[in-house]
Amino acid sequence: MTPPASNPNLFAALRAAFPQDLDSVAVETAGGGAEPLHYTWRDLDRATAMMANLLASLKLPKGARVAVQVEKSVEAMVLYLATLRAGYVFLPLNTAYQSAEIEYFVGNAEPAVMVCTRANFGWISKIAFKAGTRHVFTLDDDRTGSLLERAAHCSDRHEVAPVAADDLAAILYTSGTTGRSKGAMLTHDNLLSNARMLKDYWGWRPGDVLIHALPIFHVHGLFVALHGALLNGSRMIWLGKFDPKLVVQKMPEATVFMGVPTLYVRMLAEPGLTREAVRNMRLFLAGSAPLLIETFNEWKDRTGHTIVERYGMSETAMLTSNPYAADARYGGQDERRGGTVGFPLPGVQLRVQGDDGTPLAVGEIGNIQVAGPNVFKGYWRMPEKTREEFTADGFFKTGDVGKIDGRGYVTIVGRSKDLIISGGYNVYPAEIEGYINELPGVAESALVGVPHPDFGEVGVAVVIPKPGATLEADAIIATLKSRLANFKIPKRCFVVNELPRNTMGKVQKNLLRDQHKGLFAGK
Ligand code: MCA
Ligand code: AMP
Repeated sequence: MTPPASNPNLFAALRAAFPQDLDSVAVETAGGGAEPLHYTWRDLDRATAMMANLLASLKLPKGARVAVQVEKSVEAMVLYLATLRAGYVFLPLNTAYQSAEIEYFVGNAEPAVMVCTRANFGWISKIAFKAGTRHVFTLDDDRTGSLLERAAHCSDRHEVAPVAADDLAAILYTSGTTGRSKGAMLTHDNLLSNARMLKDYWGWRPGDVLIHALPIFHVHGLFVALHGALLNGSRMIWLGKFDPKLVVQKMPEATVFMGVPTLYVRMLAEPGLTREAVRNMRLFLAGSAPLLIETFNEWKDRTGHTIVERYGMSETAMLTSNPYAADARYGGQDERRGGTVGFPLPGVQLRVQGDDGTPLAVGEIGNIQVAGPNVFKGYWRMPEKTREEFTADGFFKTGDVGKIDGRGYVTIVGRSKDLIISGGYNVYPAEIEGYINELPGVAESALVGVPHPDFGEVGVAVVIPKPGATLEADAIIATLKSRLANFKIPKRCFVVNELPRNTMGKVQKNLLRDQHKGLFAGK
């Protein structure tokens, strides 16, 4: 049954885009050593209805959060769609997060429902129940778990829950420009307006097939890739985990691929990546971290395809993109310029300002600020923080530093926020330094990002011992590993006697970065 077009629920729009032939394949799994599974559009409709009915049967209050930390699977995707369908708020959590991290997110978001793997049920349910969560389900990537057992008893017919365009669809935790993680509140309209615009801008067309190889707990995999395919009624080749060899093998069956730069770097190391392998591909998209010009050029030489680099944030979804095709709105320019993130997308206002709030001239470097229907509603239960991150005239301060050239192309030259982006994941130095500083014998520490051939950038820790204390770099790393998500662990740690400081006594991280920038060169 087609939901009423007047319901601004994002799921209603995605459902309305399902193809006429509901028995055609919507998702085909690949990898993980298992036989491929095929899910039809009818399967997705029924499975989301059953899970939405299960959520509805829990009689949750309006705006209830459904927090999810599970391995990537089609059922996990169904859970996201079912949460939208039932009108609740989806809260995805990186599978690498450990107990202290989960405790913070669950304590802050107070989800009504938590879904985790069976292996983590013991500790996660304890944290969740303590935070007042009433329902904890399990879901594993082999189609088992209490969530599916319970949903199996529910009806496969479900009327999409009515919502207002401004109601929350998801909360994504991110550190914004400073401080502890904050929940970015994204509405149905934020996500749907962005998805519709990208469908048009990137020329999604009948017959497109997407290789989906990204995790589904961040904007890139969960929104940009998934909404793109669903809103176009396109089949997805679904990998539980990125595997460069398998992606290259699957390319002849696909037309669209999206990845963070590390995925492109790893695919370039595959001898199978040839012009023949990409003969049916239409579009390669990259984002979440800077794409090195070397990778951009090498990809063009090897495959004949020019990657379309775009730029976005958890708080805003997509903001800019290089052109897919000539577009009159941008003077008909169709050049995909390496090293730039392209033009502000239709509907997005993007400006560059000086630190004192003055607008800057073409080519001048300053703070990137944005406005548009895609910009989030604010940080969850942090009205003060939200106010700080917006200008008086309603622009969101991205914390990115960049410039706009005479033709309108935006280039990101750095960040005013102290953030390391490693393989597309964000690492906040203040968080890691906080953990290191609490270790016995540590006086102080600094974490800096240095170039890395695979992850683009990685964290390196520099630690000062307390007078008389002896510290072992390896022991520090080992302790951090037991407490923090693996991608946040510094790749190297140095114990030294002092940190470089300016006259104000502030640690000069740029000097540390310079000192260690060659650590991983050529590795
Ligand atoms: C894994 N490791 C990492 C990272 N990933 N180290 C630093 N940075 C990383 N990103 C380390 C692990 O700690 C582990 O180290 C070792 O690598 C192997 O771990 P494994 O999980 O097996 O790694 P992998 O499967 O090879 O993962 C690499 C990956 C993954 C595929 C590049 O990081 C990934 O999927 N990245 C994509 C992230 C993403 O989707 N970002 C989008 C955010 P050890 O052995 O020492 O324990 S959305 C966003 O940014 C905005 C809005 C936007 O614009 O899109
Ligand atoms: P997140 O907090 O995960 O939403 O990460 C958003 C940040 O990723 C942005 O503020 C940028 O610093 C960075 N980012 C995303 N796409 C790009 C890109 N194409 N080039 C450079 N940085 C990017």
